[in-house]
Amino acid sequence: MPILHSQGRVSQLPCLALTGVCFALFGLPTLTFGQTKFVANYDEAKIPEYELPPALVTKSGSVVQSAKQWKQIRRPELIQIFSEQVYGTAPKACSISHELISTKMDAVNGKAIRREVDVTVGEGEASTTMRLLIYTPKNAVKSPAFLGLNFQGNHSVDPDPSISLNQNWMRNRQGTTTDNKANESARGVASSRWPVAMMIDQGFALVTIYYGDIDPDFDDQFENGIHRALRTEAKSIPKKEKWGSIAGWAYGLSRALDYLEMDSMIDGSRVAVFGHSRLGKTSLWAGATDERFKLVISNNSGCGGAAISRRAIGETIGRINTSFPHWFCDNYLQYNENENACPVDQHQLISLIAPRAVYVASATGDQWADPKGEFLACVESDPVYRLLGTDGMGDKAPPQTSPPADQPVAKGTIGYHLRTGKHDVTDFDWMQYLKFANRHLK
Ligand code: GTR
Repeated sequence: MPILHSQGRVSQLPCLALTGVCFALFGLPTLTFGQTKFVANYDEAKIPEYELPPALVTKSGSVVQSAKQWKQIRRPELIQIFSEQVYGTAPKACSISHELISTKMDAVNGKAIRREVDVTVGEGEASTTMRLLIYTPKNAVKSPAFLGLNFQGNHSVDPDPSISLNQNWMRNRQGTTTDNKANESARGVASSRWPVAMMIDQGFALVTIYYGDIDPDFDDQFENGIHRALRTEAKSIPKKEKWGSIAGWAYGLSRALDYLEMDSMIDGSRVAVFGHSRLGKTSLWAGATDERFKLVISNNSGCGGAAISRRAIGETIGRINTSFPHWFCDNYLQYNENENACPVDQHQLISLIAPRAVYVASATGDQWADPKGEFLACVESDPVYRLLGTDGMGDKAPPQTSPPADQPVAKGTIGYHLRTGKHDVTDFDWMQYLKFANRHLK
């Protein structure tokens, strides 16, 4: 059922020219428009009037009534619209090559084997290489795995000094980077987000990659990284539809999966793709476009991720396109302050993962990402999951209201929780993902 809201719209994004960008915190620029700052709306009573585009009605107006119609008509239609209007169209899969860089037989207190494997995407001079950091449980054959991009380099995941220090361009962070390159103090700084021992103890492998190995996270008109590597392949894609960085990172995840399907210690048919924040938007798009991912986890992904854009609460399309013009394709700019004109919304992105398992997580202190909008997107994708023969969010029908904090709704094929705390990835989040993965990947 589409949700209709009748309250009047309160415009929050002034149409004045952008005159100043001041980066107050990493990744959280404060934008100044003329004299006025962007002020996010957090008031439910002030959300604009909207009607969600239906997941189960085709462009020609027919109601989708069977799994076959979904697979043959509606799913491809939605993939095409999201590609053309939101994330951009990526080139077809290209060839990869790989090389083992290092092996440590006694990682994680002797419980895991840790390897570094370089995967090169494309060929020749323009190719680009990403380094996979892989932990597999010792004595296991073909483990299920979590595959996730990281923000600060593989060396930030674990303090182990033998992990190579990434030397690609990195957003500056006080203390851990020098002139946009990681320094030695960056070792292990993100380890609280990657509880490797917890995963290994439960029989899962972890594969992680620095996202900047695939595409550096700044606006350069798509000249470097994966965009450069596949420039020829992307040539025929119309300009406004060219793939943004999120589509580039998602493409990299698919190429990493191409490699994992060949890895002797990992079961490529049981890989969960995971991501936080902008990388949670990425994991959703990777899961939507690549049906080999058996489970998709989006942690605090917000605008352009799991949150319904039409609610325009917290971060909006206009704001995200202004702060990060390189994340989406240029067609997406049309929907700045004009969400209702967008032919898709984010519940349809989650629907594209059906019938495979998906888990969306929010945090109470992350209103910028609109926790309620993330929850509603799960509820709205539930009918597609049920049409495809799964139990959706579980029980006979999806819950009517967001669950209280720290009480996951995760019995079904769509999992959701709202964690107490800030925009982050914590042990609580991973405990839920592991429980869910134990049910869906084993
Ligand atoms: C914020 C951005 C969010 C989220 C976050 C992150 O600045 O507004 O959409 O992606 O960055 O990725 O850390």
